[in-house]
Parts: sequence; structure tokens; C-alpha cells
Amino acid sequence: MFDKIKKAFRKKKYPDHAATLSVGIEGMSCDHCAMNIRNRFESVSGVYEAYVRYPEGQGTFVYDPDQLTCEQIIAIIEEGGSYKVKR
Ligand SMILES: [Cu+2]
Repeated sequence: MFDKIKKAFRKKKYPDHAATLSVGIEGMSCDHCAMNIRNRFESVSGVYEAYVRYPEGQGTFVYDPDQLTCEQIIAIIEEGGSYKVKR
């Protein structure tokens, strides 16, 4: 998990019941790809943080497990077929 997210947890930025999903993401070729994936989560309720980094090819998602599942998050990332989550 990214240090930025760990720090945010320590600062209690997210609710106590927040869950995290950290995954490798294949298919990103530039920073815009990372931004594109992040933007997909802007209108998704129950996602507190969508942190995606192109250089590392990784994303960490902080979410409310009462509102959505990690499988739903993976489906949003893979929507459209440009990116693939490494399982
Ligand atoms: Cu790109």
C-alpha cells in the first residue's frame, strides 16, 4: 500500500470500517491512464479514495465495504477493456 494512504489512515481521514484494495493494474501507458481510472471513481459512492499510480502500475482503493465489493471496484477499473487487474 502507498505511504500516502497509510498516513491518511493514521490521521483518521477515513471511517473506521473502511476497507482497502491494493492491486496491480496492467495496460497503463502514461499518467493520463492513471487519471482516467481515478476519474471513474469520482461518481461512485462508497469510495473514499482512488489512488492510482502509472509508474508503479498500481492502485489502492479505500472504500466502504457496506456499499460495494472489491469485485465491483475491479469491474470499474476494467470497464471498457483498456486495463486489466492482476489477480
Ligand atoms: Cu495513458
